[in-house]
Amino acid sequence: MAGFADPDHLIMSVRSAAARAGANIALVKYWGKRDPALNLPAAGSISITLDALQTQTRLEPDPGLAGDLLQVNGQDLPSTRVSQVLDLMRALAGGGPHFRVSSRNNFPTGAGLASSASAFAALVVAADQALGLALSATRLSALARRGSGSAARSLFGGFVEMHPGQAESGDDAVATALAGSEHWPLAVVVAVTDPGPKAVSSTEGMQRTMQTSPYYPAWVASVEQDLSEARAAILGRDFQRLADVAEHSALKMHASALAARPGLLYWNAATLLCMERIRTMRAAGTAVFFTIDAGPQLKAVCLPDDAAAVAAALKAIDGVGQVIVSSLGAGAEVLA
Ligand code: 2P0
Repeated sequence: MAGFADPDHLIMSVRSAAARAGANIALVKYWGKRDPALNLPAAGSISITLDALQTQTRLEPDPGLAGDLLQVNGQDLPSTRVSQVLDLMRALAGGGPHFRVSSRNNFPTGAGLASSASAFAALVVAADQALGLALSATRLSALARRGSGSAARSLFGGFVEMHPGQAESGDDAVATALAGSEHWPLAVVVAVTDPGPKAVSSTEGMQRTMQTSPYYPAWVASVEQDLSEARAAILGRDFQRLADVAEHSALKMHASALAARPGLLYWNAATLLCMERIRTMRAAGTAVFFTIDAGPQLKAVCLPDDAAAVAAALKAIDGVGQVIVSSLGAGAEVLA
């Protein structure tokens, strides 16, 4: 044990590691923080983890580096937020080298498709393995949250609930598994209406909403009721009830953002056409609802048997490019 605190020993024992994580889509939205520094959410949220939208991240330790290096889809990017999370994990390990971090998304990055969620979930799982920490998924969820609030949810598969917690440290602001994907195998159809990066990041959009929207306090006060309805709908596999609360949560989140100054308008014309189409299909008897995040893409949630028809209907809309169909997926995991 004498050599355990020896920095050379620590560096020698750190290895390369890789992990994968799926993006997640919130059905009860997270929009606002109780502590921006620790990235603690103001309220809870409920999400589903997707199978088809994945990030794979590889970490290579390199004791010769003066700082962590980050590549996303082969492009060099600033590593500030990644390094902040890695610093927390190196501290837990009693030290450790810098890493070459290379991350790949199989879907458009930074366009409201939750790429930061899958990215930080994959990062903490890979770093846990590289540093030999063997932390629980709950502790990894708290670490992923420091990178991106929604990332805390991608540690788990299926249906997931994020808890705002009460502790000042944020240790209880973690996600937990609500039900596995086998409990209710829903399908998600993502209609990409603009593959480019969004104009206002979620972090900035939330900040502006918190500071200037008169509807923000009402939004936060109403989330608890939505969470209990969504929880009951999921556990009872009540599609109509889930559709009702999920569309309500998405539209209410956007209403609070629209009322910020200047107003945050994440939709484009195709987003609105998609919303109308989904509502028309539901009125005609298809079990389907929509949700929209901080970008113009529309996500339709439906039963697997209807996914092809929903995808075809969205694909036919003017302004819709790629359409991605996904089932629910597993939580983040180490890759061999
Ligand atoms: C969600 N979104 O619940 C909500 C709905 C976007 C709209 O979580 O500031 O990138 O890094 O914690 O996690 C996106 O926000 O924000 C998000 P930060 P994050 O999925």
